[in-house]
Amino acid sequence: MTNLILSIAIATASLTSCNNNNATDTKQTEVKNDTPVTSAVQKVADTTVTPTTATFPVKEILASYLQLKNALTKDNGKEAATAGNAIVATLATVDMKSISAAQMKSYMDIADDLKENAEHIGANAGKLDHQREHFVMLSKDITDLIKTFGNGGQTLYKDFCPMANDGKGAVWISEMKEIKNPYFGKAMATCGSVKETIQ
Ligand SMILES: [Cu+2]
Repeated sequence: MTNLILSIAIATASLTSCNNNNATDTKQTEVKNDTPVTSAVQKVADTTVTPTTATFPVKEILASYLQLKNALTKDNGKEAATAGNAIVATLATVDMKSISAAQMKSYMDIADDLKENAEHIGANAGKLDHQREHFVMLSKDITDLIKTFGNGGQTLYKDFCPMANDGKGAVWISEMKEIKNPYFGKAMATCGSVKETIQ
């Protein structure tokens, strides 16, 4: 009698441990042992196994870029610097898994340049001219970034000022149809025109 109880106890114990092991394993286990506990464990297992659906922070970068652009339209170098630093900070959080193979090449072309220009703008709060020189290149980078990752779901305008960049002309991206020139600020606020609507 004692032996019988003992072997039942062992059998139960091994069954339990077997269940525990299988539970974290595969979906087949779930089909065989469809108890609430197994499904709960299965859910946890699924979230760890499923590849992370990381999203590229194009919205965050665009938000900081537009803040930077608007700061320059108001001749506010300090706010421009803050927004420049925000771009650098966001770039540092980019999860490479959020970038597809097709996007990777252009991202690699953009990333370093974007970071460098944003850094210089961030480090030159007192030098609007210098910030605007970098803003010429930063705006090109942002234009390329939009081509690669989209506009983050908001309608944007690609504007052009023929007088900026020492008369060579320069583009900027804006969230408004109205022209507010970031290269000249209050001195020449309405210089430029919309070249493209990005929807
Ligand atoms: Cu610089």
